[in-house]
Amino acid sequence: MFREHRRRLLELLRSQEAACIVPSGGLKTRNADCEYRFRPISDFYYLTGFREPDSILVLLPEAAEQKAVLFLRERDAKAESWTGRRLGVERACKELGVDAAHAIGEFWDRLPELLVGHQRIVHRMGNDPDRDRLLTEMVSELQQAHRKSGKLTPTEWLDPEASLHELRLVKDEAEVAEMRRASWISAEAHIAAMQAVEPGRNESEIDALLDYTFRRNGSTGAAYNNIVAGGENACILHYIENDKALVDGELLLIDSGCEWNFYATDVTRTIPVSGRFSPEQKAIYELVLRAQKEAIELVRPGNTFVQIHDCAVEILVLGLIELGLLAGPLEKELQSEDYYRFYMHKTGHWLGLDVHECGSYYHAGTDRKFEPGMVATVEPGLYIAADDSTVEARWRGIGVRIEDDILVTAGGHEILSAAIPKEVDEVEAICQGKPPGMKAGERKAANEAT
Ligand SMILES: [Mn+2]
Repeated sequence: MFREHRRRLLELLRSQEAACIVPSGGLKTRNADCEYRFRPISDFYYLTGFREPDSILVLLPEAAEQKAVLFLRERDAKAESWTGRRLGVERACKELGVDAAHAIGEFWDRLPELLVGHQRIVHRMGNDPDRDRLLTEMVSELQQAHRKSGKLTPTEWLDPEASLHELRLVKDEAEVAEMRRASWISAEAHIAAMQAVEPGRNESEIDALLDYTFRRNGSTGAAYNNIVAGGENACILHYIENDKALVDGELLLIDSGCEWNFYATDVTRTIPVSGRFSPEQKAIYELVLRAQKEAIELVRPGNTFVQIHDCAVEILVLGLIELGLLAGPLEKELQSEDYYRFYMHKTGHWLGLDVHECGSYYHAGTDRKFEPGMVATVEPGLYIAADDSTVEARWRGIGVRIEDDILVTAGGHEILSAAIPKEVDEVEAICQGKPPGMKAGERKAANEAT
């Protein structure tokens, strides 16, 4: 898969006469001597499958033979006994299929000559100011050195958006398989959370259960900080404190997805803590669910996120008018955008190695059209602030979002997260302790069969 990704990118780079420099990222200090668990930058992982920090891949379409050159940490018995095993330079070519491998310490010495013969360099600026400065200095020195040699040296920087990120946006079959596996594990976690929810438990217990279910199934962990938001906490869109008690009669919003080999899922379910929706909660929930299903129906080649969003907004606003939460009529409400109080975010985003996957939302001067292989989230919601005195008290503090991951296919779409229940009666049954339609083993077998 990674070799194929490099091959495709090299083809694009050749048409741009560009070399490409892709770093893995390095360790980040959390506090004192502790570091955050390392996770490679997605661009780097996409092209190498390599998980070690302090590595840089250089792709050189104009090179005679060594078109994929990896710089990485050298073997070091003493360091490895403290901080873990390293692949090392000697094994890199065989293990990763790159054409050449060198110690990361040789990067700045070797890079200039590698770049000769390329007119442009694809590199994302802004992530590491020190490296950006060294790169630009190195390039001007290289230009100077070759001013009279007649050899081509780089004169222009390109962002990866037009090449690498275009490739990442459209998933191949091997990538879809990774996302299916991630979706299955996320389903296990959401179902486990539904089974565990109970008044008096803490959001932190559900948070921990999600992480536990991810990791015990071999996931590389949560794709983003879990949002486990009881009651009115659901109205804080990126609530991650996850430390309040779950209250009888309230809802619990869980926005949580795992990574499988760093491929992300992003799923939200909103469930009743006591196992039963109140009439007001159910009204809001069913409205959001209807908006989500109608919006998902529009995910097919040729359609756009704008259509998805407009569809969801119209259904939500109509429903809010019916429920007496907006005055109406529809046209006036859409124009005044008063609904922003209840629905203030967009309805979806790209998904892949990053939760907010790369790839432009505008393309060739217009809204990006869906193509087979793209993966998008569809996630409408409604959030009624606890202190919103313009609505009756019975509605206040209700926050609902429902989110699924949708693969665009030639004939329409496939809901990757379809195994996670979202119908009112299904969700209530599982929250009340009744067994889900499929047993865990059956869900695993179904996932492995796809
Ligand atoms: Mn999302």
